[in-house]
Amino acid sequence: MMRHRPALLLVGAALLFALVANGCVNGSNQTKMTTVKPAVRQNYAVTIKNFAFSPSDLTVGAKSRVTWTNKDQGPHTIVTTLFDSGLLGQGETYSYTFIKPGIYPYHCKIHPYMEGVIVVK
Ligand SMILES: [Cu+2]
Repeated sequence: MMRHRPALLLVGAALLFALVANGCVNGSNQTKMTTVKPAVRQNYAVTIKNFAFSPSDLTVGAKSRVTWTNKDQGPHTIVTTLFDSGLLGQGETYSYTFIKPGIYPYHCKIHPYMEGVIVVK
């Protein structure tokens, strides 16, 4: 077992070097890599609980479907420039498929301080 150790260390060092070297070579591409677009046509869930949307800030790919579920006892709504869910009672859900990229802030009509945003990329 002891005999394998130096070899493993060597492999580890080589990998580390490869990663670092790669990072330097592709340094100009790093911004592009971290701002990669989220996948299209995904399903996302937002929970409404304790008078808050969670997550309140969600980034999705185009043509993705977001489903809100009200886990509070009282009713809530989701209102954006695109739609108005109407009253959602406890346990009820509302889904919307965001087609176009954009920033879509939303709120609850009954409790305007309840705010969220869907960013479609
Ligand atoms: Cu509400």
